[in-house]
Amino acid sequence: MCVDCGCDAERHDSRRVEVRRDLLAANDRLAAANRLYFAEKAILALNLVSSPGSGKTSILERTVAAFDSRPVVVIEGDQQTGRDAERIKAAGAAAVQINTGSGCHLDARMVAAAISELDPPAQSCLFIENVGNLVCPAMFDLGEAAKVVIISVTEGEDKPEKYPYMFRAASLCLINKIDLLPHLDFDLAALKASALAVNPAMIFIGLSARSGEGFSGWLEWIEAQCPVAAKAVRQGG
Ligand SMILES: Nc1nc2c(ncn2[C@@H]2O[C@H](COP(=O)(O)OP(=O)(O)OP(=O)(O)O)[C@@H](O)[C@H]2O)c(=O)[nH]1
Ligand SMILES: [Mg+2]
Repeated sequence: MCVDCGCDAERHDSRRVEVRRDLLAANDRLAAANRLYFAEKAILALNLVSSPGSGKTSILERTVAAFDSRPVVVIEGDQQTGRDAERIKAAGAAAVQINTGSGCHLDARMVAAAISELDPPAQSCLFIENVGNLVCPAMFDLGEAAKVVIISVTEGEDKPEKYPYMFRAASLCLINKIDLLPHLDFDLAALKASALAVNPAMIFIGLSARSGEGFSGWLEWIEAQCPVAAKAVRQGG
């Protein structure tokens, strides 16, 4: 069993299933408190999830530099090192690093602790970069308005059907590293079909954190989510 979150508990005994249910219920209560906090301060919180190395921090570095309609703050999640938070600070935004040790995901309690350290201003945009992992972060609500899943064009078109929980939980799919497309035989249409098979409401934006191509669509999408963040709380999630 994955000791940290019990993500494969169903394959084991019923006691483990019970422990996992309690764990997720406790997390959901804390996530609801985070969501209420975000609503009261009109903060848009987005949870960025992907496999390691797909470009989450690179996208955030460019986003921090380009998104000027609201203050931007970042929570960085990695098992070890403070490297990603340092990159974000160098790009110009306040950032807090969470190290999960052996843990495979961020949870709502960790995010609450980081929020009290960051104290994000009202009407800011809070990006949470989750631990690079396409499995466990799908199950843990952090109180965010939306999960954004990032896949880079070097990862293969079939990932959504192989990791359906993550692609089902996300509202937006950023397809990163499109500057590499001329060098690959990656099939964009096949990737979209794979994602739509598990989540028919999925929205896609292709971009490159390297060249900046596609960023205008991403920045517009963020802007359009701002009122949704406030509405999500009134509707209870
Ligand atoms: N060619 C190309 N390379 C990119 C792009 N975005 C990121 N990279 C490279 O991909 C590698 C990983 O980028 P990161 O931003 O660290 O990825 P990450 O998802 O934050 O990684 P973890 O935090 O370790 O999960 C780095 O070498 C980046 O320079 C892109 O759009 N095009
Ligand atoms: Mg990173």
